[in-house]
Amino acid sequence: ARMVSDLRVAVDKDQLFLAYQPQIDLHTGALTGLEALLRWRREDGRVVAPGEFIPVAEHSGLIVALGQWVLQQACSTMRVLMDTPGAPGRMAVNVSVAQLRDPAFIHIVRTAIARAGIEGRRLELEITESVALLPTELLDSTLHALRGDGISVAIDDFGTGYSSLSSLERMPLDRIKIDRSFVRELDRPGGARIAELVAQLGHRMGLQIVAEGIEDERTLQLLRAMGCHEGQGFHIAAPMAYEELVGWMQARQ
Ligand code: G
Ligand code: G
Ligand code: MN
Ligand code: NA
Repeated sequence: ARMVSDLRVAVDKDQLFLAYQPQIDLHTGALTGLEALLRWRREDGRVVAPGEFIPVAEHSGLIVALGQWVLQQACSTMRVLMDTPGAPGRMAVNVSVAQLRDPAFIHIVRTAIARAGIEGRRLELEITESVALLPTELLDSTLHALRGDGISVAIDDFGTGYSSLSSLERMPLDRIKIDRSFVRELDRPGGARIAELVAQLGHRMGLQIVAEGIEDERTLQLLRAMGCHEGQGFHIAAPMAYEELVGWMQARQ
């Protein structure tokens, strides 16, 4: 309960910020996208990771307001970055089921894009398998409307949840993200199987494949050989605050 009220003031007190993790083309090394990851710097200076407070925000309904802030912030950062040499093509934002359930969600997304002055294709929404809990018509109509604006949709943490293959098949998607728990297994004997199966499934479905949690060069090469298009992870870059990201981009030019 204490956390909910702290979190409520966090927005007004400017305690939230986004960290951005680069996604690169595994074949060319080019920066293709960024994933925006929410952080909370508490009064005492401690930075709290989303794993600790997103569930609380989801439970209390606060996620809708937080998620709106994230969308606005991510879109306006994208707008600023577009004038920078070597800028990425898109910004990916994580979206909770509770946000998709909100009847105002499409409007919130469109407003964030319009206010920032970016094109829809600059934004990607990362959803998780738990969206399978939503009424099919709601999910379909929401994703179709947003994709009609050029916004892309990625399924995150794929293979870790409970959705069926048939619900995946039905969803209008652009990208599939291989969860880092499967990527981590790559260097163990027989450990490549699930990552490879997810990549094959993605290929069959005509989706772009992004691997996350790449922590070394060998893993990157294995994923590239499996036909993964893009990747992110500590080996490439950790999530960075805006100023650090700009320095990182400059250093790569
Ligand atoms: O950055 P970190 O590894 O701590 O992120 C942990 C989890 O929190 C990730 O799985 C990510 O999907 C989720 N997350 C990060 N930022 C956001 C956000 O803005 N909204 C939602 N709904 N989830 C987020
Ligand atoms: O669930 P989601 O994929 O949205 O979560 C992204 C989270 O993964 C972020 O919190 C980020 O800090 C973390 N992360 C990013 N790269 C790596 C990595 O190479 N290894 C590990 N263990 N975590 C990572
Ligand atoms: Mn994600
Ligand atoms: Na993930």
